[in-house]
Amino acid sequence: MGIIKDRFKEKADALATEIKSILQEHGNKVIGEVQLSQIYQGMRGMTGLVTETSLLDAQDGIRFRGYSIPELKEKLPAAEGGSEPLPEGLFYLMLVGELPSEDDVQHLTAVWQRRSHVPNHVFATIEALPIATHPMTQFVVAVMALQTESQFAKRYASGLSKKDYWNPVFDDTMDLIARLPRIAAYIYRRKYKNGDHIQPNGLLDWAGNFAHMLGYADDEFKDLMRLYMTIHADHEGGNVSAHTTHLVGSALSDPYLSYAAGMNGLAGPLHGLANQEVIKWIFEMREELNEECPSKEQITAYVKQTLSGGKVVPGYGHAVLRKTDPRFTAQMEFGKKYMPDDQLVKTVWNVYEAVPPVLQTVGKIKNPWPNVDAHSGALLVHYGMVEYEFYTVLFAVSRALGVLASLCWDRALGYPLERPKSVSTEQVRKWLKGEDEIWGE
Ligand code: NMX
Ligand code: MLT
Repeated sequence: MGIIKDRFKEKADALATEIKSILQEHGNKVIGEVQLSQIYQGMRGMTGLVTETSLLDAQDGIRFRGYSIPELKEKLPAAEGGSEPLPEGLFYLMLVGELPSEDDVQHLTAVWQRRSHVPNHVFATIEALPIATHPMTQFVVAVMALQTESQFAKRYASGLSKKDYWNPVFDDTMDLIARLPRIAAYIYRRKYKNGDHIQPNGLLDWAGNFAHMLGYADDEFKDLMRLYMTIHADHEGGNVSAHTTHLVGSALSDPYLSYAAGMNGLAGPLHGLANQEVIKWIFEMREELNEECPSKEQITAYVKQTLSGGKVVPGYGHAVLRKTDPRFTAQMEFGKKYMPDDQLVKTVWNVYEAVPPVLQTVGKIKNPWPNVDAHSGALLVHYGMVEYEFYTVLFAVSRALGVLASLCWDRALGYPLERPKSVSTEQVRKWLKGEDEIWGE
């Protein structure tokens, strides 16, 4: 562990010095203009955050420290016998800012194996919830129960210097990431497999072991989990889960509290819950049409029906992206390689042909193309994971890698409490009449 922590600290000190001098020289440069409509409409297109781990381009999609998903597939170490990147490698890249060696990745696997013990009271807390509780609720409750283990909270309570905040945040990050697969798998086995739990396999990598604990022995499913955990990990800083984790962390809430807050955001249907909504929507469509693999024409009619009911078409559209999400494409490639004849996967591809032309005709929808959630469920169903309410938990385990790496950076760079100014419409009215100023200071 020491090696990665030392490397991170060295990089963070260098960046902190650079940011200080950038701000001394250029701190008052104007980087954008804010229109009144933007503060009423979700701050879309407004640059207001710095996040080091990844950057989203509207046309090309996500790049992690400059590397696209196809590049990651080529450059990150894979598991022995597997062909997808190990998420340990992506975490290292996001945290340290450089591609890891095979040894670095093996080291991280070993660290996370060593730190993966989950105390009994966490399982008891999960067991106290009604079995019908949504898996995301069970997951966040479990993370909150695990907060008893926060080293940051303990060290802060006993008096911690500002310059040392990053250190226990780093340790909490490693502990939390190490423990999440066990918690998620426990919830899955509790809710859907009669509480028949599977002990961890200490010889497997982080995602491979997660697949094993979920109860999927197939090597292909392990590889799917490695791909899934890699591509869902981060999507720059403004998305709801990343932004919330960052915001809550800025109050010096520890990583358990901050991550749990972020995951409550991921549980919303316009964000991560969309992955369950997509498969539910496809199942309902198949049932209504009584057709295993509906035609493009049938799908087109069903999409129009969804829109006329005042509902969104799940898995389509994005706040920043304006093209097909490369995370969708990566999953489509996996499907073409391993299950080209799967009827549900084929339906996802037919939906991909049918939906964009319909959304384009609506006019107001800025991005008619699929996002990451349009594809993920069908791949899971192929291997037997049909319990779609669980899908957002998989997203949450992966998202820990990005938001917690960013939290380490936030504390190492000494970022302050986040507190933007808000206005009331009363003040906007007065401002429009020239009777008041709208600026905070
Ligand atoms: N189906 C129907 N209407 C849509 C869709 C869609 N897929 N996407 C956008 N619109 C509507 C949107 O609701 C809004 O309507 P109104 O003016 O009546 O409020 C209008 O089009 C303009 O929205 P946009 O500016 O294009 O999109 P925005 O940035 O506001 O929202 C999403 C982005 C992702 C919330 C939106 O596209 C959506 O609701 N998609 C479906 C849900 C989904 O797939 N979410 C997952 C996102 C990825 N993730 O994992 O987080
Ligand atoms: C994400 O992965 O966080 C989603 O695509 C949402 C976003 O980027 O706004």
